[in-house]
Amino acid sequence: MKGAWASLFRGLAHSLLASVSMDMGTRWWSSESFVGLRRADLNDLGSHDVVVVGAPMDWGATTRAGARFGPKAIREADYLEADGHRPHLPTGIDPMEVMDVVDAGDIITPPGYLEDGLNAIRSAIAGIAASGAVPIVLGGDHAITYATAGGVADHHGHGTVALVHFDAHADTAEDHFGRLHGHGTPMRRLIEEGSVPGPRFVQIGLRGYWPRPPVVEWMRQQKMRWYFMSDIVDRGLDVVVDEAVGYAADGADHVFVSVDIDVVDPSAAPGTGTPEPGGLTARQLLDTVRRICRDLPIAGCDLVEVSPPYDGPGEITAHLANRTVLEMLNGLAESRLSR
Ligand SMILES: [Mn+2]
Repeated sequence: MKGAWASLFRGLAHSLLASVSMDMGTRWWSSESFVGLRRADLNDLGSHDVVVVGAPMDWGATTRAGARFGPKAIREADYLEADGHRPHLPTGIDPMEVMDVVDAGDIITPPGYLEDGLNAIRSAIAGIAASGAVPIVLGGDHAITYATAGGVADHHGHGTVALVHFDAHADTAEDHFGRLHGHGTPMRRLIEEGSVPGPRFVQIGLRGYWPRPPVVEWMRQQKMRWYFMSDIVDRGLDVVVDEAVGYAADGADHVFVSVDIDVVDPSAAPGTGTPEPGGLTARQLLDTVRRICRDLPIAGCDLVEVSPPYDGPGEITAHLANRTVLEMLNGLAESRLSR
């Protein structure tokens, strides 16, 4: 197909895509909103403090897919009233009393078309940032972070956003089976395009047997900073996080937090694409995420790699992910109250 026919076809495909709405009910999309938050429309967003949104895409996964069901499972892993309120016992804060928080549903990501999905996510997230809100994105495999952190940087300015990245893996591979995008490459792509430069990266929780030494050498050349699980064991999580916070805050106007649920030990988070034994405890993740969202100028967050088909009994990974989002919200609310 060439010339006019090709552009007619593209136009048609585009308008078909634009006309698909949440209500058509593709079964992996969520019908519920997170904790019963008010719904918002991505195409007519208005002005809010925080927008929760799903990016149900897993065609960047290498082995265990299923993260397309992540947003739905995270929203449903809840046993309290869907009243849009969650007062936090230790702090006494209900983030939804402090901030205007809405759920914009799921971004349309055509199955199998990774780059189309990334483009849709990136423009949606840049739009949320432009509306003045902090996006909290429910993934999706980690490929989406090229679009979520990238979209936030598109709005705030390339080079101005630091990325605090919780993960068992560095996600800095040169390519994904010869392609640019996949769940092992997003951090490399962000650095290469300059939206989030290497010195703005802090990675926490790396372990295991990947990536190979040449990639680690590349990371060193980019002046990325990372903390292995073994650093956390040797030095203590608090010391490591203090250092990471200081590093991320230094000279950055904005911070994006990306949480790959596989940073947590598979005993507490088995439902994930690439489980790696020996990770953080659930408690450590919850407390650390809240603290980072409280102490740094957060411009966006994502929570990725929750794969419900591999989850353990009782949907333990989805429950942990749901509470991790609540700790993000609580940290953001604490930060607002202290200003
Ligand atoms: Mn990852």
